[in-house]
Amino acid sequence: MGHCQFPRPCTEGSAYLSKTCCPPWKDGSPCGFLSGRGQCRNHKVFRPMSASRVRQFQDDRLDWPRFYFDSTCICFENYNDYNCGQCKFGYYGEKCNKVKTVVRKEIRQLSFVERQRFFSYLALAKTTKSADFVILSTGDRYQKNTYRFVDASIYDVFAWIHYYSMQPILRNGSLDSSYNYAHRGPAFPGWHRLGLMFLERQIQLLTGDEDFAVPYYDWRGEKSCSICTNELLGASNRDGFLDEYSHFAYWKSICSGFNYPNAYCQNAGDENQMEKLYRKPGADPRAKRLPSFKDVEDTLKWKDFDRPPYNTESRRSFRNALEGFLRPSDGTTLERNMHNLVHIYFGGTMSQVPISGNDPMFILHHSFIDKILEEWLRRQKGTPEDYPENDELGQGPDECVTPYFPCYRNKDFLRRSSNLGYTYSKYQGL
Ligand code: KOJ
Ligand code: ZN
Repeated sequence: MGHCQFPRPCTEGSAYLSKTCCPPWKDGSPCGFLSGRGQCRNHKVFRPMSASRVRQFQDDRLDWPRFYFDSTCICFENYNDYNCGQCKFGYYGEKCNKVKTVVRKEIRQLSFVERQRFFSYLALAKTTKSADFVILSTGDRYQKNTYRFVDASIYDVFAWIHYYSMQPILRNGSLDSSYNYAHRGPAFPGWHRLGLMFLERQIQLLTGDEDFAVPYYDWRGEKSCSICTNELLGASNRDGFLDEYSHFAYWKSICSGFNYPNAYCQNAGDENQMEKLYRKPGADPRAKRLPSFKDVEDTLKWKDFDRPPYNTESRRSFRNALEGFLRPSDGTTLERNMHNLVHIYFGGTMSQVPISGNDPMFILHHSFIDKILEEWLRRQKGTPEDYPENDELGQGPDECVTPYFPCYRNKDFLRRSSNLGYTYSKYQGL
């Protein structure tokens, strides 16, 4: 499966105009209907937003994916993807009836060959145009006739998804950054879980390596960033740019540079306007340290997945402690810690929410955050029912994770990762 905005065939011609994203599978029928793979269905199956909210907010991502498509594929059995042409996560084979679980490991525990494979796959993903997806670019988000769907590499599609989901939302005429589809609420852990699953699957399809799993970086108690070497994630030079002999020295950040809030990634495709990756580990006075072992243990002790008001001010909330707006030990002091502290610790590209996904450090950091979520789910016997009703836009339990395709519901990621096709080496066989 692949699936995120925007499937290339759904941005072209009559599909786009008729708001129908039900591309044919290889049997020629929409959603592989004639082969029993899926069906094109009207999206009114999802609960619409209240009229008062529709008046208050103006945004193309609201009520995902209704602004773009009324009809999308619903896939049967273990089939999945925008045209039901792939398998659900954790399944493979022509009939998608074989089960697999890939294993994520700590980057320093990879063998030399596994590590080189990881860096080669990333280089390939950064330079291979996505066959399945295009990204949205516009100088004016409020004029649909200015939207351009442009080519991007597989890695850049991943970075773009993160960018797109966190842009501010127009509310009563002004842009409001407190609302966000990927952060600042209960969707945060699951949203990033799906993001990594998406990239992992894209790399498996690209390389034919069905066993590929993203590694993680266990930063607990690190005195400095021990993986910031040229053999691993790259050392920084005096200006913060990655050392010329490191793997990502010549990577540029999509949607970086000239960026204004009423636009979406308006310089997509123009390398000259994009900045190089940079990091200054430990240089920001607000984050001179990485979180400790105790910070992680304290985070895990909060039994409620999330609590009112379900935003950055939630107290005694596992989600808010993990995301890092809360001091994990007392559960009441609002401070930058955990996930947020790590982003700020690295500085540069990693510390800017719109472009942080461009730095592969993001993958390693977020897979460790995901491992902590997995530990919590095991200790607390967490289920989708722990995902609360709430008022954050796009973050309701039954709302679709924005901007993925087809619809994945936010609550569906509160289940053990082995149900989603991967595990962590610690839990192998458990
Ligand atoms: C980058 C991010 C994020 C948080 C920060 C720092 O992607 O989620 O930087 O607050
Ligand atoms: Zn994020």
